[in-house]
Amino acid sequence: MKTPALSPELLGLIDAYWRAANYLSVGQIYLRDNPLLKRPLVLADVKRLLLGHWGTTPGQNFIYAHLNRVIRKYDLDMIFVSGPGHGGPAVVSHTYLEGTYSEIYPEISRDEGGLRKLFVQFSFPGGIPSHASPECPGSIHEGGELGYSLSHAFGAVFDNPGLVVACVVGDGEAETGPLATAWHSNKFLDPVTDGAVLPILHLNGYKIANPAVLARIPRGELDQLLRGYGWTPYFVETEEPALMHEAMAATLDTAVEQIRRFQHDARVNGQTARPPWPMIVLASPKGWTGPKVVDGRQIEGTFHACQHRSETHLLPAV
Ligand SMILES: Cc1ncc(C[n+]2csc(CCOP(=O)(O)OP(=O)(O)O)c2C)c(N)n1
Ligand SMILES: [Mg+2]
Repeated sequence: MKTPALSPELLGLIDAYWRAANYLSVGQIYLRDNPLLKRPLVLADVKRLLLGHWGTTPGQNFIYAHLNRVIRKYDLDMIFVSGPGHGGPAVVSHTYLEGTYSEIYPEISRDEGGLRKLFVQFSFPGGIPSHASPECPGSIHEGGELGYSLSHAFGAVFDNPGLVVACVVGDGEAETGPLATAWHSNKFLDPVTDGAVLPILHLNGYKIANPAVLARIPRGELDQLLRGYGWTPYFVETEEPALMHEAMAATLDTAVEQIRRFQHDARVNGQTARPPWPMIVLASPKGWTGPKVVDGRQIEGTFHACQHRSETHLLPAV
């Protein structure tokens, strides 16, 4: 039997980190008080106008947590490109967990008071945007307009042979013209003088609340499409979070090792043929880790899970 990529201890740590990032993200979207839920939640604790999406966020948190492991394991020089930029709460959560957020903004301290400020400021007048934005420590490009993540990822690795860019692409974002054509950027990549891009297509089934084409075509057809673009796709798909962790960890190991092998073949052995670079397709339900059913209505895996604006009108004034 194959040795698991994750020991039980590491699996527990990654899962705890993921859950912490998810909690911080959901707190930013919804809460203006009671950040540690020390008392029962009341309506006045919830923001009156919600302007962030839960859609891509648990997936981005999952990916980020797992990338941290491979960065350490393989000592990678890596940057993260967040395609569905409205996953803003995710990148803010991670910089807060890592400590950088409080370093740059001491008032957003790592205690209950700081946490309250972190939650209130998100998508709030005088606060920070709901997209990944320049205010976020380490951020180098504003999110918001979908479609350019892969182009930016390739731009970052051209003439930068030591860099690997992990680029999350939303299944809705993938329907934009710029993204649809950017898959072909691998034709312009020189494995000797350039770094590598690892696209991670996040198949959560929806663009905001509407079905996404790449999630609705049969998996075999998607596999062929991506191979036709010159990639080797690896699918990470299972509903059980514990199994997802192992699947993602093992797939990331495979992808990173393949990237290194292709670079070694080109740089040391002089192979000139274009390698079929690896990419990952992460399939997870929309609203992943949130409530599955609310008031008898299915939420997880449906368009209800995105937190779109019309739902906020259901909130009575407080
Ligand atoms: C060019 C462009 N068109 C439309 C939008 C509005 N918009 C914001 S999020 C979104 C859906 C993106 O879908 P996906 O990439 O699947 O992310 P998810 O909704 O699953 O989080 C759209 C259409 C945008 N930000 N940019
Ligand atoms: Mg989507």
